[in-house]
Amino acid sequence: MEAPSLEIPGHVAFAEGNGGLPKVLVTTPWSEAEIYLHGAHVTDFRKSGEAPLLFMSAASDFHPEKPIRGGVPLIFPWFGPREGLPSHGYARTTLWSLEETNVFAGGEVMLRFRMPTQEDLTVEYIVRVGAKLSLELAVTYTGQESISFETCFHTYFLIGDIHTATVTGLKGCHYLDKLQGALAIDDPADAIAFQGETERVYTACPETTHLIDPTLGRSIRIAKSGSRSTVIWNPWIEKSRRMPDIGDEEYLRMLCIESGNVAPDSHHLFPSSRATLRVEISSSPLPHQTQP
Ligand code: TA6
Repeated sequence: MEAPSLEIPGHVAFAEGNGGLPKVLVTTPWSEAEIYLHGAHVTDFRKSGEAPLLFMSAASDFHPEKPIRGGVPLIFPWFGPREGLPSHGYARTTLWSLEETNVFAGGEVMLRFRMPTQEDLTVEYIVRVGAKLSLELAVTYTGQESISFETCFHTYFLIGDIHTATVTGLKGCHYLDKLQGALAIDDPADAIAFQGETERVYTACPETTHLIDPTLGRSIRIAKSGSRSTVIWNPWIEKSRRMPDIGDEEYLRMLCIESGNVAPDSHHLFPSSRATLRVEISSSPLPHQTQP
């Protein structure tokens, strides 16, 4: 368990989470959040009086050797499957340390986590909780050779109904449709709607996206910097049935909008350089739909 000095009464507290895993509870004037040291995994972020912004599977594992299904899985140093290696890298199943906590004058809380790594690599994660949730993953490399890697916030958003939710901001962007063998497609649509399993990797795509949720009556804004890739994923019915850590019906209430640098957008770091991935998540009520 972390040194008690990192606790801040009324703002930052340590607790035992699911599976006996240590977690940090964050309270601010606007919101609450929860972060497990396992994977430095943000598992909950909710604004006062609003439904949680992040989805968490009721069937998720909470085990030192397994990823948590929901919230914001940290993806590093690779995205996707690797023969004989853990899918999406090992950052999300590594025990991170909490190095620093702070509460700012307005009440926003900052937490800085560090991942145990080899000596020429520093991987730090700064989480700021307030009216918004701001995430920053910084990889600093001091080695002698260039290195390549992928990063991604594999964020699971809670939605009211996948049949009514849409995603805007990606019109005209280029994506690889992973369900059609990574077929390259330019997306003409103003908004993405969902009628089946969806897995799209938008590349060279720095755009801010919005998740429009008429069922929960809100719009979630996903603004990012240092990110050229956006991944949109819903497993739908058949894939959900094949996944033991997600309920058969949970696809109806989740949507992944992932911000990172993957596939052709991978990082290539030269000696003594740094890569930083940032995302800022916020929500606002949808204007009342006046009945026609
Ligand atoms: O981001 C979409 C994806 O790559 C899908 O292929 C699906 O496998 C999802 O990630 C979840 O991967 P995981 O390793 O967490 O089961």
